[in-house]
This record gives sequence, structure tokens and C-alpha cells, in this order.
Amino acid sequence: MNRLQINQTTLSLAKGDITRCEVDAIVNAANESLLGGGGVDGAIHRAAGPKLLAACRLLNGCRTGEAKLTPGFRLKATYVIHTVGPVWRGGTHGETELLASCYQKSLELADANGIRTLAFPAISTGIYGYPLSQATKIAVGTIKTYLENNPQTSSTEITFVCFDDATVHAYEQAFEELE
Ligand code: AR6
Repeated sequence: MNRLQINQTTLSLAKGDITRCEVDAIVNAANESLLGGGGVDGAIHRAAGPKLLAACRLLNGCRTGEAKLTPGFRLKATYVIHTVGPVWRGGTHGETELLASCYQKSLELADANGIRTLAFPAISTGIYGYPLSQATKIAVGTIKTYLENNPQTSSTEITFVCFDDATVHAYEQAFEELE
């Protein structure tokens, strides 16, 4: 299964490169400096161009579990929501709550800005080492709860953009477990 409908919002999966998404906002899996890095963060900064780094410099970083908004500059996406996932340290350092907070705060920021279409990467599951099956369950579960509790959300389409097959599979499993 790769699609869920919750009130007015469709939650779905896509395989590909998030920098190419034609959506109102893409989410960046950033670090606390917000000054760029590897993985999806590096790809977003390369695609958006140097103005993104200049905009990020004005934000004074971002704490883990929080989210901040910039324009998308050269991206097709109008905005980038930068959030900072937790580094996996065995699961006993508040990782679950911090990862859930990334999704929650990103959705709140999307609503505050009237964003309708939104794409998420699998936050923390690359360089930060969060186990994929646990991370995807938190992502889907947190978003589902948010949408159930916020029927007036501006989001109509939320996509999990997966860079590889393992990530697609993990989201499919997470969707199935909600049924
Ligand atoms: N489109 C979609 N997903 C992608 C893309 C892309 N273009 N590139 C990578 N991914 P990661 P993290 C996937 O490592 O674990 C940076 O240095 C990737 O396969 O990007 O949160 C930051 O500055 C994985 O599934 O983010 C931080 O220091 C997912 O995106 C640190 O990495 C997240 O992997 C954050 O680590």
C-alpha cells in the first residue's frame, strides 16, 4: 500500500530526488548550523543556489526537532522547510520524540504559511543513522495524528520522497501497519 487519505489530505510515496519536486515546499533534513552539509541537505543547497545559504545564515541555526522556513530560490518548490533530525544514539536519548517533533513542527510551519503540497525526505535515516523501519513508522504515525487533529490544515498532498528502494519498502510497511 502506498497511499492514505486523511480528511482532505492525501499521503503518498514517490521514489526520486526531492530537489526536483514541484510542490509548495520541500523539507530539508538539515543540521543545527543550517549552513549546509551532505545528503539531501547538500543536494538541496546545490539545486537552490547560493542565495539559500545566505538566507539560512540569517536564521541563527535550528535546534534538533525544530523547523525553519526559507524561500526555495532556484528550486521548483516555493519554500524549503529546514528541520533537524536527531542523530541515532541507540534510541535512549529522546530520538523518538525529537524525530516526531521534526514532522510536527514542519506541518505547523506549512500550515502557518498556507502550504498545500509538501514533500518530506526520510529525515535522520541517512548520515544520522536512524533505523529506517522505526523512522518511517514515526513519520507516518506523526503525520496521521497531526492530520486527524487538524482537519483545517492547508496541506492537501504530502509526499514521502524516497531516494532508494529500501526506503520505499519501509514506508509501504509503515502504511500497511496503520490499516
Ligand atoms: N532526495 C530525496 N532523498 C534524498 C536525497 C534527495 N536528493 N538525497 C539523499 N536522500 P541524509 P540525515 C535521502 O543523510 O540522516 C547532512 O550532512 C537519504 O537517502 O540526507 O537526516 C545534514 O547537513 C536518506 O534516506 O539526512 C546533516 O548533517 C534521507 O534522504 C545530516 O546530513 C536522509 O539522509 C543529516 O542526516
